[in-house]
Amino acid sequence: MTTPSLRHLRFALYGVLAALAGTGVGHLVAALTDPAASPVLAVGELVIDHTPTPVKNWAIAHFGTHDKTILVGSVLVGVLVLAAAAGLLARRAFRWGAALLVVLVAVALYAALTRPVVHPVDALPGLVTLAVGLGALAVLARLEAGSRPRRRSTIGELGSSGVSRRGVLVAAAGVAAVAAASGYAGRLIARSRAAIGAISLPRPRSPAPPFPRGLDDRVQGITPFRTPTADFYRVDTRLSLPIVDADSWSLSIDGDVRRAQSWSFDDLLAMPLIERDITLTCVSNEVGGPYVSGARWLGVRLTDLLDRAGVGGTADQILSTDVDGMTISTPLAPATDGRDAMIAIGMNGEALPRAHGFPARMVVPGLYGFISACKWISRMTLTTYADRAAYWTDRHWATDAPIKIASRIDTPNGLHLASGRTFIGGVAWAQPVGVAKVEVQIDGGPWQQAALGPSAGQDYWRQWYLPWDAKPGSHQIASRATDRKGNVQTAVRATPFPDGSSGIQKLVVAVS
Ligand SMILES: Nc1nc2c(c(=O)[nH]1)N[C@H]1C(S)=C(S)[C@@H](COP(=O)(O)O)O[C@H]1N2
Ligand SMILES: [Mo]
Repeated sequence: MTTPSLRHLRFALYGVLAALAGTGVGHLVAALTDPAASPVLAVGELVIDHTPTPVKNWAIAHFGTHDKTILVGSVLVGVLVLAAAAGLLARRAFRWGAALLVVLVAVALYAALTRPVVHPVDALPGLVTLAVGLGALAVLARLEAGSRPRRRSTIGELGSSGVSRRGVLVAAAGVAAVAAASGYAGRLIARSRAAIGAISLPRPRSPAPPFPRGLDDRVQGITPFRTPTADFYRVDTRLSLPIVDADSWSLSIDGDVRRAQSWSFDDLLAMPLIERDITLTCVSNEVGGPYVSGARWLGVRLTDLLDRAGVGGTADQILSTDVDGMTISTPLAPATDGRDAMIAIGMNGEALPRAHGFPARMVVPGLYGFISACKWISRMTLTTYADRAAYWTDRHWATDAPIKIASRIDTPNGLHLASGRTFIGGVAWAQPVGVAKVEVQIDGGPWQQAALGPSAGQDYWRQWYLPWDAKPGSHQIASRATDRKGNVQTAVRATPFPDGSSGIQKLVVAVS
């Protein structure tokens, strides 16, 4: 006879397998309908939306862009622990285990059906998850109950009554295979549905000047002057990217306007396009942090669209809504003060990648992304802050958040360095005014002026470097930028919340 503890373990495993099979098949169904309605992703996004801001900031600071992987991982681990408990309960009485599974799936259903934009079909992945999970647990529990371990009798015959132990094992393996195969198929399908077909972008009416050659080859370790699209930082609340069909997508303007408008993707392509080099920055970026990147954007001037609608006299914000109901508010005044704000449809010569807002997003130079850069945008409502609040406004982030003057040291980037002639180098930004000067301070000495790389306009970051003869010992390096109006990067430290970090980055290197 097997010991009771092993039997417990087997039931716990059945619970886990049943849950995996359920979520696997649920994930597959979601891939065919709406990937965001997948039970695991829906719960993950529910958790994101209800995580208190300080915890969220802590997670971003500690896990960086891995914060989502860690979140989904934790949700999964939590679910599996509960599923194991459901298995153990099922050992006592199947209905108790089943009841726990029902509760688990109910949470997922709640998560899927309380997202901002919901279709009835979004209930399907959860219901399928429940059916498969319950079915798998029932089969395994029943087989287990009827099974007897195979025992050799003294004369070498197999003595068995009911189902063999091997039968249960085969069934368990089958359930595991269903879980793995369906989960994998779901991934493949979601990915293939997400592929963006060939889109040829028109030439801009107002092209950007030729992009200058940066310092990339000359200063080892410096950030590339233009961020390769694949390396462009990504920040959003999503766990799965929306799948948008450009042919049926549209962008509308409503609210405090004289003529509500709606444009198709082709309508936008047919309008006069501008092309600009603009550096995007996230409000969550810490001093010296990675959430800043530069790209060449192609799009329709925001004011061209607003003018066609005719903005009324009361609006003070543009409340943008994305295809899934996420909202981002943009202060109307800076967005329309003559800077190159646009609804972008192209990035670095290609259609926007899905991670960066396909088919269209807002870009406003000089404002942090959370109040200016709505991705997957589908609607702009002219309204007031008094009347409507966007996602981050509800979470007490600032509504006015100009990007603060900043500089970042890219190199040296290790804690140790060999002595000798080298460079201190990095990037600095001061959108929409432009960087005029970067200075470097070594060991608290005088601020020394660094050499600047070429300029790609006032909305774009600037590379900089200072030759340095590194002598053995421990050294502290600091940098600060000054904009073209003479404003100097402040040394006053501020956290990202509520309107962006500030302070001077200080780096300590050991030279030997
Ligand atoms: N729809 C949508 N747009 C969004 C966000 C989001 O969560 N959802 N995040 C914003 C934030 S906080 C930033 S910093 C920028 C980042 O743009 P990127 O991911 O293309 O770098 O997108 C903005 N646009
Ligand atoms: Mo952001």
